[in-house]
Amino acid sequence: APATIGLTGLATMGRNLARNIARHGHAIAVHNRTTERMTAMLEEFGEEGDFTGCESLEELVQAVERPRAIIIMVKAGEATDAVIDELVPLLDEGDIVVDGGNAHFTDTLRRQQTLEEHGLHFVGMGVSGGEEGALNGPSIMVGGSDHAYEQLGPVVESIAAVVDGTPCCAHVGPDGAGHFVKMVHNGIEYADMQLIAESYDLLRSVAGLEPHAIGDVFAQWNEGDLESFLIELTADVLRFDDASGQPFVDVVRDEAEQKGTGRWTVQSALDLGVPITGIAEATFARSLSGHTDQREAARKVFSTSPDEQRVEVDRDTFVDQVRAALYASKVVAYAQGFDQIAKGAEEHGWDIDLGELATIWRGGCIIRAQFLDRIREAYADEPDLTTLLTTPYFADAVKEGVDAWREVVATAAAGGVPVPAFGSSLSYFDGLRRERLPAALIQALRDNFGAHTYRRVDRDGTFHTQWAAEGRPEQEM
Ligand code: 2AM
Repeated sequence: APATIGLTGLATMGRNLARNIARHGHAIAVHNRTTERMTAMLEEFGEEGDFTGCESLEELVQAVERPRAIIIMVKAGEATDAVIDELVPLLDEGDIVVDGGNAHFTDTLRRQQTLEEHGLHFVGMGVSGGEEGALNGPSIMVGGSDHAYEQLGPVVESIAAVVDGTPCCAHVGPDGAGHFVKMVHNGIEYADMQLIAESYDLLRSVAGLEPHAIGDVFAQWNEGDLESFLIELTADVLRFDDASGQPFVDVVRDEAEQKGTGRWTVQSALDLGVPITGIAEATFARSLSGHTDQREAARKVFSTSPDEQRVEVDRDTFVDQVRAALYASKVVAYAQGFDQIAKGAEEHGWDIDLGELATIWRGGCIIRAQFLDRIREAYADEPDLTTLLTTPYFADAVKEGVDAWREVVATAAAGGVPVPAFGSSLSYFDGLRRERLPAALIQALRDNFGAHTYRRVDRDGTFHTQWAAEGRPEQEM
């Protein structure tokens, strides 16, 4: 019998996704450019389900029932285009090409256009949760036509993670919507990890706790409203010792790498004009860590002995303050990420259900957390809310934590501990709630040096002041 679905690209993610699909009873045809990868996979896992091994894309296309759905799981970028170019002439009208890689959403928009011209459907499918998620249940964000989702939906919903009986899979919107949302999701993951890293640094450098003890603190935090996959994982990692006997975290070089989705998120946010300071600072913090020459130069000139900059804190109080700062900063980072998705949706004409996103991120993906249930509830109460920050639950949490948050940021500054994400989140919060911002001065300067005009507090209209003229009269523009 023909296969229900086809998949090409059997590196770890593709292989695991194919096995997940097969394990859920769907007959799947599999292919890889280098045939050995395909044969090796079938040798090892062929018993897990109904696989058809294909040695060429022609064979793959022939093996799948029509209208066909073919998932591409190759490296994002040129490789994806190469496979699409090869695949398109082999397909028939109405077939569906699914890109399950980490594509940039603008590439997905472009590919969707091209395939539509060929009478084909193109789906950009964001798959979150890494290798483990791909095999055992990822969070899946699908962008594509309703028609394409009708066919693809049952398969992908069956392989997704499940939370409270709901599959972590959604038809987010058309064309690039799935990959856009996946991108911001990754950006939020950057912010989450940076906030965790800053918390660890403070507990170690200011509170003087050792990695194991900090691991215990995180394990304790994981019992409360911070409960999440990443907090739990942090507890495990901090309590793990390297074979050399040292704490694992101490043998790892302190240069964070990135594959680019954080950078894409920030680039998109700049285009959309959405201040996602948490994600941006997290991305820049990774980049700072990699500038080893500059770090060495700065250390030589500016280093102080730890004693010189020691700040005294009450350990238990401080641990609790850091927890509050982490929670408040996390609320800010998520509020910003959801703002970006709302703005992106508006810009591209996508009707994205933000509450549904929070729902499908509760399982399968790296940012899965109890917290997302609160976000889901906030959008259920108020689908068009202005900012997550002011919804009752989060507003209360922030009000409760704000003193501790300030204390932590002030202590970090006094102790010379970098807290870009904590600090910028607090500034964002203060910026939003401030009665008057110094933006007024910026507008005045712009009007002076560049005649950029300004608006007034006391009447409507656009004005320019004749700065050089006698009496400096203003002119309505
Ligand atoms: P390979 O096993 O033949 O290298 C991750 O690199 C996956 O993408 C692998 O399955 C790899 O196939 C595939 N891949 C990378 N570049 C490709 C290309 N230009 N065409 C087809 N598959 C490609």
